[in-house]
Amino acid sequence: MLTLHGFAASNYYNIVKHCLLYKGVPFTEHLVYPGTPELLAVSPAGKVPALTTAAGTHLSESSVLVEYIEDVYPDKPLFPADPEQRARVRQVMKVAELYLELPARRLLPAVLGNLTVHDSVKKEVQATLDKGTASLAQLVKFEPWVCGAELTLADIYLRYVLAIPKMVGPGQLGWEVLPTVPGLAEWDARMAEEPVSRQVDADQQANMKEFRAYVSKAISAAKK
Ligand SMILES: N[C@@H](CCC(=O)N[C@@H](CS)C(=O)NCC(=O)O)C(=O)O
Repeated sequence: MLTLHGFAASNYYNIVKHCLLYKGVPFTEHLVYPGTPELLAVSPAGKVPALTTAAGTHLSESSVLVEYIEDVYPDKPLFPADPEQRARVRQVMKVAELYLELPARRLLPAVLGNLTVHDSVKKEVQATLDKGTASLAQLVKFEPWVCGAELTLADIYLRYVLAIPKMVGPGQLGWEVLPTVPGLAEWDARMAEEPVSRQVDADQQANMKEFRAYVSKAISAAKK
């Protein structure tokens, strides 16, 4: 049996969890937060999520985990068979992470910890986000899914990556991600209706109070 390590408020955790639930792969969840020896034992960089395989190997990095799951559980494929289409799915995943998730994440301390972020940082973040949304506008199809008629890892990745720009955009940048790409808001609403998304979102909500308490504690400890 696989073990997924991390916490349900984490968007990266939810990418992998969505994938496992979609494929119907049995797994157990091990609740663990960053900054703990428990997490470092399974994730060398101390990042959530990590996955322990049936053979007991600890793996981390969400993109590695979803590719591993696809390799070991090929039923209900989340990559197209055609190499060019597979590459397109990987391109959307990469673009979404590098130019949407990671820049937006720089503003998370402002939202979660009420910390002030310098305007020069916000300017840099906005410039990268603009590259991300311009790239997405060229790459996505929404027919009805991101890369065509079948739901792929591009849909799952993009859904959870967008959580961070959605969270920081309005308050920190006076900006909203969904209207920047035609069809993105409609696709996002369609994804939210998927039964797996509903389950992941419910678990995320249930973890939110504990996660916020963890963040407050981590910020107080960092100030000491
Ligand atoms: N590149 C990693 C990023 C994962 C990540 O940043 N996870 C967050 C939780 S959403 C985390 O562990 N943060 C703690 C830290 O950065 O120390 C992945 O794809 O899995």
